[in-house]
Amino acid sequence: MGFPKKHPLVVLILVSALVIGPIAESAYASYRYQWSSGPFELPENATRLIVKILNMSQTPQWYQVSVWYYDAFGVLRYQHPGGPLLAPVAPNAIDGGSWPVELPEGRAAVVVVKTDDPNVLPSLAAKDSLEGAIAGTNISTADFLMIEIPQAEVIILDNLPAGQSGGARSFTGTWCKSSAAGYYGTDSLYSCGAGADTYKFTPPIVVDGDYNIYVRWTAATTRSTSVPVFVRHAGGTTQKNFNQRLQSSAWVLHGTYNLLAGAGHYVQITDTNGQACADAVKFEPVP
Ligand SMILES: [Ca+2]
Repeated sequence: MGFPKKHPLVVLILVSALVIGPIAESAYASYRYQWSSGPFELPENATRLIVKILNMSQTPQWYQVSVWYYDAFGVLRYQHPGGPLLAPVAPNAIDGGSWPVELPEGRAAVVVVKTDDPNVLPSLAAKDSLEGAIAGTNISTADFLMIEIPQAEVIILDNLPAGQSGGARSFTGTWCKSSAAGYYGTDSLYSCGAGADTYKFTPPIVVDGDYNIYVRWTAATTRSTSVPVFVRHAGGTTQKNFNQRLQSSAWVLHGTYNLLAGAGHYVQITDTNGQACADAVKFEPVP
């Protein structure tokens, strides 16, 4: 079959890295534990795998099932098995359910179960429904790999020195160092170009979820009283205008937005209504 042979442990490590990395797979940021099993290899010409969860040692509040497989180019792909993403478990249930998964012919799959309960210890079984043969048998809990998922953390992005960009901060036009007091970090910037000036903060989100987004500036009598600040998030773009002659040196709430890992969501300050200040932004995960 076309599946590149790899040691199962290597497969599990690859899956782990991907799950922790920028996978916009789940809006449920509260999961912390996951178990992986496989690879379950499909017989030649078979395209359907039945994934089943059974013999959970403890009933979790919820769990989430996902399946990974290698495509024809050897790249790991994510596939949702068609069941509910968020599956509540009936009281005292030890069998979590089963779902069919459609895969390219003859591929092998790795099944991942996530939950917020470290004591669940599920077993996984997978079966090829066409052949009626067990493609993977029950796996003992000793074969499962448990990983603690990083929790979302507060991210603060400070402005870079005037004229510099990089590391999640970029700008258009010209931004000069402000002499106003009360800045965050080492200084703050104000727009000083002849045309439109924008300053953008793009946070390195690694955990999908809702975040309170705060904007900070230094006040001055030369600032605009209506500075447009745009937030790009999972639901679109939201603009709010702030009076930057007031609320100096404070974390001012823009709003609460859903941010996804790897999506390039950002905060952008603009000076279309007059002089604007860029000092710092803060992204605070909502528990
Ligand atoms: Ca600053």
